[in-house]
Amino acid sequence: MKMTFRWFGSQDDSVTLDQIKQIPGMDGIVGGLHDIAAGEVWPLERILDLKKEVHAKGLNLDIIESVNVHEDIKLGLPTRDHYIENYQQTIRHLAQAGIKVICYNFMPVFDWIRSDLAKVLPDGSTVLAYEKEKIERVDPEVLIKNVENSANGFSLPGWEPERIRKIKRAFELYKDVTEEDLFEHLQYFLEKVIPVAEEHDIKMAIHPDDPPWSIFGLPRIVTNFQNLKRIVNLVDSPSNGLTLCSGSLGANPNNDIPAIMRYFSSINRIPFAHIRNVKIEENGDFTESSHRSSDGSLDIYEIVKALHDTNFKGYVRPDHGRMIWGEQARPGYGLYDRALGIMYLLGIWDSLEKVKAQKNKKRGTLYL
Ligand SMILES: [Mn+2]
Repeated sequence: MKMTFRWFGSQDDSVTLDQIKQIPGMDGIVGGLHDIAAGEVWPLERILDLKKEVHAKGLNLDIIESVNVHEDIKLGLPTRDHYIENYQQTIRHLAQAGIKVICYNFMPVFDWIRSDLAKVLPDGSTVLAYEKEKIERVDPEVLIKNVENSANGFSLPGWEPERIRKIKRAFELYKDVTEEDLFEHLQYFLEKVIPVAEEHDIKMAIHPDDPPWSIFGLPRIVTNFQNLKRIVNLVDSPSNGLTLCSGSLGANPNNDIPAIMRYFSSINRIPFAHIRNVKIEENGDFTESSHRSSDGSLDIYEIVKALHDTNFKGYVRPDHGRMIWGEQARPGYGLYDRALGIMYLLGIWDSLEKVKAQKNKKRGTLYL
């Protein structure tokens, strides 16, 4: 398991590479070029500059999150071929810069959705939260305004202004798109990009929908075990993988996250895992809690153990963290609580390693 940390670049992050480097166990950065619109080719020079900056601090840049998929591809419009060609070219450029994993998602119109970016917990920390009733009665355009106004001045990944401006038209276009259509459009996309990724030794890693259910009547398919299985089989290649995100899938209590982790890790389809906890209420609302198992609804120990038992060699990052100790940062992406989360994950991992080593030693003694 290689531990990583998402970073938005020196111009757009409150956290510095120097700070990240001091977190024990850091392998590298999960980076991106967040100003490039979906569908455009990422210039090789820009990728190399980012890599140079990260390497200068002794950190790796093996993962990109995310190369966004143009809406026309998700909609299956005739214009998609042009955007798919651009995506293929971006894959080639990323490979030239030594990137190993590309995270992406296939969510129509919206990326992740929350009703609150700074819900206050009893201990005074603030977290991202989701109240079903609030989401169900809010006008999507009001939701966008709310998100913009409470992001502490940062742009949020997946909520880029260029994307959101086209929202009305997007709703129109999705009116008759079913989940089956979306599967077909994903298959069309994967059939074109996976061979390019495979040729360049890059793993494509689709991120689950967050939350994993339909919102505002829009179709969503990256939501549960069955659908994930179907997706990795759409194109059967080691390059067609998952960014298995415990918190996104885990917002639906019917998703057995340790079992899902175990299955896809054992068939080598998790190049990248996001691990965080989430506390689900009886009515289906949820808040993002600290990583500790007892603070949320997910058993983080069992999730890490599922990866450990299956000899996981991929990348992990703590997903979001709470805002604690008065930190001002992009919601979910502060330094302190994500660093605490990393120490919890590494603590579990190291304990499992120790137990394994002791077992092997005992076994060795028996055979002497
Ligand atoms: Mn995630």
